[in-house]
Amino acid sequence: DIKGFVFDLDGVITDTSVFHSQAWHQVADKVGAPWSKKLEDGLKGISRMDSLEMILKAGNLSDKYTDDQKVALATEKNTNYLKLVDQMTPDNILPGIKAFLDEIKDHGYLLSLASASKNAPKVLEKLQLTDYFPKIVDPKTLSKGKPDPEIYLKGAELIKLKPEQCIGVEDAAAGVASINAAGETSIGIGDKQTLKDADINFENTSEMTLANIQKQMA
Ligand code: G16
Ligand code: MG
Repeated sequence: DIKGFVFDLDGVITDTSVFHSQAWHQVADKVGAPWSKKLEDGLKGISRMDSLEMILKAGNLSDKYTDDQKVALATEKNTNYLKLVDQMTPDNILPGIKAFLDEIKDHGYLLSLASASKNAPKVLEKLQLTDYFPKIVDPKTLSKGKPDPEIYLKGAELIKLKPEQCIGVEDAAAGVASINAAGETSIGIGDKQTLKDADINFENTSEMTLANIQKQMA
C-alpha cells in the first residue's frame, strides 16, 4: 500500500525549471556551447556541476577549462538563478499543486522532498510551502545524483517508509529513472514521450489528484 509521496521540486512543485534553463543558457552562450531542446531537457534534475559538464561536453569544451574556472562558471549560473528565485512568490506554485499537497496531507500520506537543488529550502520558503516538507533530502549528502536511486531511497528513508510504499513525482527523465531504480512507483509530469518510463503519466500538474492516480494504478 502506498503511504507516502517523495517529490521533486523544480518542474513539479514550481516553475523554476524555466529559471534553471534560462541561467544555463546564458552560460552556454558565454562559453560558446550549442544550446538545444535536447540539452535543456537532459539538464533537468542533474546536479549543478554535472549540468555544467554536460554543457561543456556539448561544445567539446570540457578540457578547455580548469576546475577552478568550472566552479566560477557554476557560481555565476547560480548567482543568475538566485536573482530569478528572489522574485518568486506563492504565485509560482504550479497549477493544482497546492490542492494536491493538501489532499494528500488530509489523507495522512507522508511527504518528503528529493530535489537535487541546494537551493530547495530557499525556494520552498519563497513559495510558503516550508511547512509541508519537514523532511528534505540534503543533496550535499549524496554520493551520486539522479538517475542514481540514492536520492529517492533517502526520500523514503526520511519518512520511514519502504520504497514500495512510496510514489515519486518527477518532471525529468533522469528523475523518473532514479525513482524506478529505487523501486518506487513513478509519476512523470510533462511530455509523455520524454517520460515514457514513468508508471503514471500526466501532461501537467493540474491533473494530479488522488482519484486520477488511482485510475492509472488500477
Ligand atoms: C534541480 C534542477 C536542475 C538543477 C539541480 C541543482 O533538480 O532540475 O536543473 O541543476 O536542481 O540545482 P542547484 O544548482 O540549485 O543546486 P530537481 O531535482 O529539483 O529537479
Ligand atoms: Mg525536476
